[in-house]
Amino acid sequence: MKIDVLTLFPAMFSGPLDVSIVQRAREAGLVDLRVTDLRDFTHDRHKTVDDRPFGGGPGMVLKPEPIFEALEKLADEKTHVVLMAPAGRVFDQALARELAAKEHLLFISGSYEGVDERVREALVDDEISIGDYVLTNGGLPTMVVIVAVVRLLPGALGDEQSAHDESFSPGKPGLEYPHYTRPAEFRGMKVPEILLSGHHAEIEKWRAEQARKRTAERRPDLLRRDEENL
Ligand code: JCQ
Repeated sequence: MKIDVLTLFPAMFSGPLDVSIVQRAREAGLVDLRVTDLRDFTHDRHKTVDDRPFGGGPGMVLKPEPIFEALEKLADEKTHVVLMAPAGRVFDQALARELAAKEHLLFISGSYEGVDERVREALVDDEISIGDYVLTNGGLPTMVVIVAVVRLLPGALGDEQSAHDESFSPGKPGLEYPHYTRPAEFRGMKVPEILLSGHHAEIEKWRAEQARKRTAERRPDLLRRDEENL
Protein backbone atom coordinates (compact mmCIF):
# COMPACT_ATOMS: atom_id res chain seq x y z
CA MET A 1 0.00 0.00 0.00
CA LYS A 2 1.08 3.55 -0.67
CA ILE A 3 0.15 6.34 1.77
CA ASP A 4 0.66 10.04 1.12
CA VAL A 5 0.16 12.82 3.64
CA LEU A 6 -0.24 16.45 2.66
CA THR A 7 0.31 18.73 5.66
CA LEU A 8 1.43 22.17 6.82
CA PHE A 9 3.27 20.51 9.71
CA PRO A 10 5.44 17.69 8.34
CA ALA A 11 7.54 17.74 11.55
CA MET A 12 4.55 16.35 13.51
CA PHE A 13 4.85 13.12 11.56
CA SER A 14 8.34 12.14 12.69
CA GLY A 15 8.08 10.05 15.80
CA PRO A 16 4.70 8.29 15.81
CA LEU A 17 5.22 6.68 12.40
CA ASP A 18 8.88 5.81 13.05
CA VAL A 19 8.27 3.33 15.84
CA SER A 20 6.60 0.02 16.58
CA ILE A 21 4.36 -1.80 14.10
CA VAL A 22 4.25 1.03 11.55
CA GLN A 23 8.03 1.28 11.39
CA ARG A 24 8.29 -2.54 11.01
CA ALA A 25 5.68 -2.49 8.23
CA ARG A 26 7.63 0.25 6.44
CA GLU A 27 10.92 -1.64 6.74
CA ALA A 28 9.24 -4.81 5.46
CA GLY A 29 7.97 -2.91 2.40
CA LEU A 30 4.30 -3.43 3.29
CA VAL A 31 3.66 0.31 3.18
CA ASP A 32 5.34 3.16 1.37
CA LEU A 33 4.69 6.27 3.46
CA ARG A 34 5.47 9.74 2.22
CA VAL A 35 4.85 13.07 4.01
CA THR A 36 4.72 16.20 1.86
CA ASP A 37 4.74 19.84 2.96
CA LEU A 38 1.86 21.73 1.37
CA ARG A 39 4.09 24.83 1.25
CA ASP A 40 6.25 23.09 -1.37
CA PHE A 41 3.37 23.80 -3.77
CA THR A 42 3.23 27.55 -3.29
CA HIS A 43 4.95 29.98 -5.65
CA ASP A 44 5.05 33.29 -3.75
CA ARG A 45 7.86 34.53 -1.50
CA HIS A 46 5.81 34.03 1.66
CA LYS A 47 4.68 30.49 0.75
CA THR A 48 1.05 31.48 1.28
CA VAL A 49 -1.29 28.53 1.87
CA ASP A 50 -4.32 30.32 3.35
CA ASP A 51 -6.43 33.44 2.91
CA ARG A 52 -9.41 35.28 4.42
CA PRO A 53 -12.87 33.82 3.79
CA PHE A 54 -15.03 35.40 1.08
CA GLY A 55 -18.12 36.83 2.79
CA GLY A 56 -16.16 37.70 5.90
CA GLY A 57 -15.92 36.05 9.27
CA PRO A 58 -13.17 34.82 11.56
CA GLY A 59 -10.27 32.56 10.73
CA MET A 60 -8.49 31.58 7.56
CA VAL A 61 -9.24 29.13 4.76
CA LEU A 62 -6.74 26.89 2.96
CA LYS A 63 -6.38 28.12 -0.62
CA PRO A 64 -7.23 25.68 -3.41
CA GLU A 65 -4.20 26.19 -5.69
CA PRO A 66 -1.46 24.49 -3.60
CA ILE A 67 -3.72 21.52 -2.82
CA PHE A 68 -4.74 21.05 -6.47
CA GLU A 69 -1.11 21.26 -7.63
CA ALA A 70 0.04 18.83 -4.93
CA LEU A 71 -2.59 16.27 -5.91
CA GLU A 72 -1.80 16.64 -9.59
CA LYS A 73 1.70 15.49 -8.67
CA LEU A 74 0.97 12.93 -5.92
CA ALA A 75 -2.37 11.36 -6.89
CA ASP A 76 -4.02 9.64 -9.85
CA GLU A 77 -7.54 8.35 -10.61
CA LYS A 78 -7.06 5.34 -8.34
CA THR A 79 -5.97 7.35 -5.29
CA HIS A 80 -8.45 7.41 -2.40
CA VAL A 81 -8.27 11.04 -1.23
CA VAL A 82 -9.24 11.57 2.42
CA LEU A 83 -9.80 14.93 4.06
CA MET A 84 -9.43 14.84 7.84
CA ALA A 85 -12.08 17.17 9.26
CA PRO A 86 -14.49 17.33 12.19
CA ALA A 87 -17.46 17.13 9.77
CA GLY A 88 -16.40 13.73 8.40
CA ARG A 89 -17.61 10.17 8.94
CA VAL A 90 -16.60 9.13 12.44
CA PHE A 91 -13.63 6.79 12.32
CA ASP A 92 -14.00 3.25 13.70
CA GLN A 93 -12.53 -0.23 13.16
CA ALA A 94 -14.92 -0.96 10.26
CA LEU A 95 -13.73 2.18 8.46
CA ALA A 96 -10.11 1.20 9.18
CA ARG A 97 -10.76 -2.15 7.43
CA GLU A 98 -12.34 -0.33 4.49
CA LEU A 99 -9.28 1.91 4.07
CA ALA A 100 -6.87 -1.02 4.50
CA ALA A 101 -8.27 -2.48 1.26
CA LYS A 102 -7.20 0.55 -0.83
CA GLU A 103 -4.09 0.60 -2.96
CA HIS A 104 -3.21 4.26 -2.47
CA LEU A 105 -4.41 6.60 0.29
CA LEU A 106 -3.77 10.33 0.35
CA PHE A 107 -4.61 12.29 3.48
CA ILE A 108 -5.16 16.03 3.38
CA SER A 109 -4.51 17.15 6.91
CA GLY A 110 -6.74 20.23 7.21
CA SER A 111 -6.34 23.15 9.57
CA TYR A 112 -7.57 26.63 10.43
CA GLU A 113 -11.29 27.06 9.81
CA GLY A 114 -11.24 24.66 6.91
CA VAL A 115 -10.36 24.22 3.27
CA ASP A 116 -11.81 25.92 0.22
CA GLU A 117 -14.99 24.01 -0.70
CA ARG A 118 -13.75 23.44 -4.26
CA VAL A 119 -11.13 21.06 -2.86
CA ARG A 120 -13.94 18.94 -1.41
CA GLU A 121 -16.00 19.09 -4.60
CA ALA A 122 -13.22 18.26 -7.06
CA LEU A 123 -10.64 16.20 -5.15
CA VAL A 124 -11.92 14.61 -1.96
CA ASP A 125 -13.39 11.07 -1.98
CA ASP A 126 -13.90 10.67 1.74
CA GLU A 127 -14.05 12.93 4.79
CA ILE A 128 -13.12 11.45 8.17
CA SER A 129 -13.33 12.67 11.77
CA ILE A 130 -11.77 10.90 14.76
CA GLY A 131 -14.38 12.28 17.14
CA ASP A 132 -16.15 15.32 18.47
CA TYR A 133 -13.47 17.54 19.93
CA VAL A 134 -11.59 20.55 18.63
CA LEU A 135 -7.99 20.19 17.46
CA THR A 136 -5.66 22.73 15.86
CA ASN A 137 -5.03 20.74 12.71
CA GLY A 138 -5.57 17.34 11.14
CA GLY A 139 -2.06 16.01 11.85
CA LEU A 140 -2.90 13.86 14.86
CA PRO A 141 -6.18 12.57 13.33
CA THR A 142 -4.23 11.59 10.19
CA MET A 143 -1.70 9.64 12.25
CA VAL A 144 -4.44 7.92 14.25
CA VAL A 145 -6.01 6.67 11.02
CA ILE A 146 -2.66 5.63 9.51
CA VAL A 147 -1.68 3.55 12.54
CA ALA A 148 -5.09 1.83 12.67
CA VAL A 149 -4.89 1.03 8.93
CA VAL A 150 -1.25 -0.07 8.70
CA ARG A 151 -1.53 -2.64 11.49
CA LEU A 152 -4.32 -4.31 9.45
CA LEU A 153 -2.12 -4.84 6.38
CA PRO A 154 -1.36 -8.53 5.85
CA GLY A 155 1.96 -9.33 7.55
CA ALA A 156 2.08 -6.16 9.67
CA LEU A 157 1.53 -7.96 12.95
CA GLY A 158 3.86 -10.65 14.22
CA ASP A 159 2.36 -14.13 14.66
CA GLU A 160 2.03 -13.49 18.36
CA GLN A 161 -0.21 -10.47 17.92
CA SER A 162 -2.16 -11.64 14.86
CA ALA A 163 -3.21 -14.77 16.74
CA HIS A 164 -4.61 -12.49 19.44
CA ASP A 165 -8.37 -11.88 19.16
CA GLU A 166 -9.41 -8.31 18.53
CA SER A 167 -11.89 -6.11 20.29
CA PHE A 168 -14.21 -4.26 17.90
CA SER A 169 -14.69 -7.18 15.48
CA PRO A 170 -18.24 -8.25 14.59
CA GLY A 171 -19.30 -10.97 17.00
CA LYS A 172 -16.63 -9.83 19.42
CA PRO A 173 -17.50 -6.27 20.26
CA GLY A 174 -16.42 -6.36 23.86
CA LEU A 175 -13.73 -4.81 25.94
CA GLU A 176 -10.93 -6.99 27.21
CA TYR A 177 -10.95 -9.08 30.37
CA PRO A 178 -8.64 -8.02 33.25
CA HIS A 179 -4.97 -8.97 32.83
CA TYR A 180 -2.47 -9.89 35.52
CA THR A 181 1.19 -10.86 35.57
CA ARG A 182 3.69 -11.66 38.31
CA PRO A 183 3.90 -11.22 41.25
CA ALA A 184 0.83 -13.18 42.38
CA GLU A 185 0.54 -10.81 45.32
CA PHE A 186 1.60 -7.16 45.07
CA ARG A 187 1.29 -4.75 48.01
CA GLY A 188 -1.50 -6.88 49.45
CA MET A 189 -3.42 -7.05 46.14
CA LYS A 190 -3.94 -10.63 44.99
CA VAL A 191 -4.36 -12.06 41.51
CA PRO A 192 -7.75 -13.88 41.25
CA GLU A 193 -7.28 -17.50 42.38
CA ILE A 194 -8.84 -18.95 39.21
CA LEU A 195 -5.96 -17.59 37.06
CA LEU A 196 -3.41 -19.52 39.13
CA SER A 197 -5.46 -22.74 39.06
CA GLY A 198 -4.35 -24.12 35.70
CA HIS A 199 -7.98 -24.99 34.77
CA HIS A 200 -8.00 -23.61 31.24
CA ALA A 201 -11.71 -24.12 30.53
CA GLU A 202 -12.63 -22.40 33.82
CA ILE A 203 -10.21 -19.56 33.08
CA GLU A 204 -11.81 -19.03 29.64
CA LYS A 205 -15.27 -18.93 31.25
CA TRP A 206 -14.12 -16.42 33.89
CA ARG A 207 -12.49 -14.18 31.28
CA ALA A 208 -15.55 -14.20 28.99
CA GLU A 209 -17.77 -13.32 31.95
CA GLN A 210 -15.45 -10.49 33.07
CA ALA A 211 -15.30 -9.07 29.54
CA ARG A 212 -19.09 -9.22 29.17
CA LYS A 213 -19.70 -7.50 32.53
CA ARG A 214 -17.11 -4.84 31.87
CA THR A 215 -18.52 -4.08 28.41
CA ALA A 216 -22.14 -3.96 29.64
CA GLU A 217 -21.14 -1.56 32.43
CA ARG A 218 -18.79 0.75 30.58
CA ARG A 219 -19.72 0.53 26.89
CA PRO A 220 -23.27 -0.81 26.41
CA ASP A 221 -23.25 1.00 23.04
CA LEU A 222 -20.71 -1.57 21.77
CA LEU A 223 -23.11 -4.45 22.45
CA ARG A 224 -26.01 -2.69 20.72
CA ARG A 225 -23.89 -1.70 17.73
CA ASP A 226 -22.71 -5.30 17.32
CA GLU A 227 -26.28 -6.66 17.32
CA GLU A 228 -27.07 -4.27 14.47
CA ASN A 229 -24.07 -5.53 12.51
CA LEU A 230 -24.67 -9.26 12.87
C1 JCQ B 1 -11.12 16.67 14.73
N1 JCQ B 1 -11.55 14.68 14.06
C2 JCQ B 1 -10.78 15.22 13.10
C3 JCQ B 1 -9.87 21.61 12.30
C4 JCQ B 1 -10.65 22.21 10.09
C5 JCQ B 1 -11.11 21.11 7.40
O1 JCQ B 1 -10.06 20.79 8.19
C6 JCQ B 1 -10.04 21.09 9.55
C7 JCQ B 1 -9.35 20.22 10.39
C8 JCQ B 1 -9.26 20.51 11.76
C9 JCQ B 1 -8.51 19.55 12.61
O2 JCQ B 1 -9.38 18.68 13.34
C10 JCQ B 1 -9.66 17.46 12.76
C11 JCQ B 1 -10.49 16.51 13.51
N2 JCQ B 1 -11.75 15.52 15.02
O3 JCQ B 1 -9.21 17.20 11.67
C12 JCQ B 1 -10.58 22.47 11.46
